[in-house]
Amino acid sequence: MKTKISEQKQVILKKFINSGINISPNMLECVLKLDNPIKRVNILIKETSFIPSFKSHLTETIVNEISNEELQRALKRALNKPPSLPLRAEIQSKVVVSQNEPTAENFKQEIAPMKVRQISNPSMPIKINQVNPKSSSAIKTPSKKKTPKIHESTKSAFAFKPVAKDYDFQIEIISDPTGRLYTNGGYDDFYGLTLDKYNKLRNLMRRRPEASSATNINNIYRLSNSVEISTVGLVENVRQTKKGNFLFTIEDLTGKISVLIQNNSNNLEYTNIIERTFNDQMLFVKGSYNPGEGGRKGIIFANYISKIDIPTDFEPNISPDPLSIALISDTHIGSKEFEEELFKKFLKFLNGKSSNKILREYAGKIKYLVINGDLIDGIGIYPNQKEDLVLSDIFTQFKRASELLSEIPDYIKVFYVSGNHEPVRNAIPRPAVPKKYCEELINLGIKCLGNPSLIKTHNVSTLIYHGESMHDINRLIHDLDINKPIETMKEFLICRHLAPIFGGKTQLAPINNDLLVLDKIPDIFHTGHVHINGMGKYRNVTLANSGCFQAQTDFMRSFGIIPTPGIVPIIELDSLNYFQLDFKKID
Ligand code: D5M
Ligand code: FE
Ligand code: ZN
Repeated sequence: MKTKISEQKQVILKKFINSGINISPNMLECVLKLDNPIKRVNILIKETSFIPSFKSHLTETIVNEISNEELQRALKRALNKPPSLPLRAEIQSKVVVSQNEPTAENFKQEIAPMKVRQISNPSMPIKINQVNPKSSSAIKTPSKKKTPKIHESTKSAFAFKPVAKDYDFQIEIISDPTGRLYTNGGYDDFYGLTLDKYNKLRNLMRRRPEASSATNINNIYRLSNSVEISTVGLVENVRQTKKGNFLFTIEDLTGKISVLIQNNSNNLEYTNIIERTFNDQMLFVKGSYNPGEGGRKGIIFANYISKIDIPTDFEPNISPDPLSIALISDTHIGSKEFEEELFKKFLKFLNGKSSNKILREYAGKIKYLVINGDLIDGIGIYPNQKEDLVLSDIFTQFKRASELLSEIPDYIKVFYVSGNHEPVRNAIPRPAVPKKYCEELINLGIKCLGNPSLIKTHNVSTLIYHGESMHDINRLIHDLDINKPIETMKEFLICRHLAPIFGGKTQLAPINNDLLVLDKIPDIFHTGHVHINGMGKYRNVTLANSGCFQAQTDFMRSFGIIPTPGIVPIIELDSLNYFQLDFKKID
């Protein structure tokens, strides 16, 4: 029995030492008195890492700060003191604003303090002081780490040993429109664009098993009897009849036909789809064809409708390595509303200078950072913008941006996609910012990309699209608005196009290759532009809108937009678990 206790004591002591925690003999006895002390010690280490006042000495005062009620009670019993102190769950909710949809299961987890997203390996936090075992293929990146300049080092008991530094970059640019945007400048290019869109979307639709037997529209017109048929095509002119049924036309390369779908309880699923459908989306329609009589054209009475969508069994790729990607956008450097202090807090976090151990652990895993457009405020982008600028020329704005971004540790690869404030043409697809503006960024190793771009980092693909067309979609779908960017993003995936509306506010470039069709399903889909953050999942695709680092401008006020600056989505590439850090609430 005695040996068992002393063995346990050693294991426990080792765990504390490995975690950089000092414990007095008295406290150690107290921990040993707990049921299952080894398991409890893991919880204790994790719990204490959330306590801002914890300076690596486990004391009675610290015990009072523990949020896990059961553990706190047990420790107090061991210390012979009555349990009476408040819970500290607030500490966690202060830092992490949202995670993978919380489930009852999450909250039941003994180990996971309330509101902290689950870590796949519960023992991970105690490894924070240890160098992560390198995978055999991983080669250490050259160590040319800069000294962080903007923040004094917090007197942390823990050295920052970022796991991400132990891995080489694994990057593939799957698609980038830069250099592929040639146009002849004529109307023919728009025709070519529409034709290409049609062909690509039709091919995607025909991969749905139900759509493989779809008939061309001219063949349907040849039928003289009422018969069951199916077809695919681009939708036009969706409207509701006096009786509330939905009527629209669908067009392929051979013709155009009217379709009616009755608004009754049998068709609820399909009327929901059609209520969210607008011109130029690809639809599959099945129903009974009714040949016209007396010179009237035939019509399809639909009993089934679908969009291309993402297969329900879509399995995203994950990274074999424990790394993360952080997503930001819309910093608007140069604007007087740029939230520089918040942005510096983010940089401080990336440099492992957070006082919270879990935050340092999160930071240490970040291997990739995406800046999804509007890095700088630009000039002449909106009326009276001059009044909002503190840096009124684009070169000074980029210079300031380089100064700030030079603080990012160089084992993190940064991708920078052009938004509508960058000095490139407004129509999408949009090329990368030319070198003449951002040479300093390029010299920092930042990869400039066009909008939209698809990248692969450590096996996981991320679609980066600034999000210009989100307003157009929100206007046309009754239950969408700027405050719910994730819902809008789902619509892009469902129709498999990033700017499905032609003739809206979004300017589309006349090129004969439609680069906005989502022919590849991304594992992560990232937008910005609306300045309102959000995260979610759709059929296993991880969705994030990265909000902004800019406070409300008069221009936004005129639209009634209330931005959410300083909230950064982070996605773990090895699990696709996600969370957001709110730098307004982090010191
Ligand atoms: O966009 C700044 C904010 O203004 C952001 O919340 C989107 C919104 N915005 C931009 N353009 C439009 C249009 N056309 N309609 C409605 N709201 C809009 P930024 O791209 O940073 O200037
Ligand atoms: Fe913006
Ligand atoms: Zn924008």
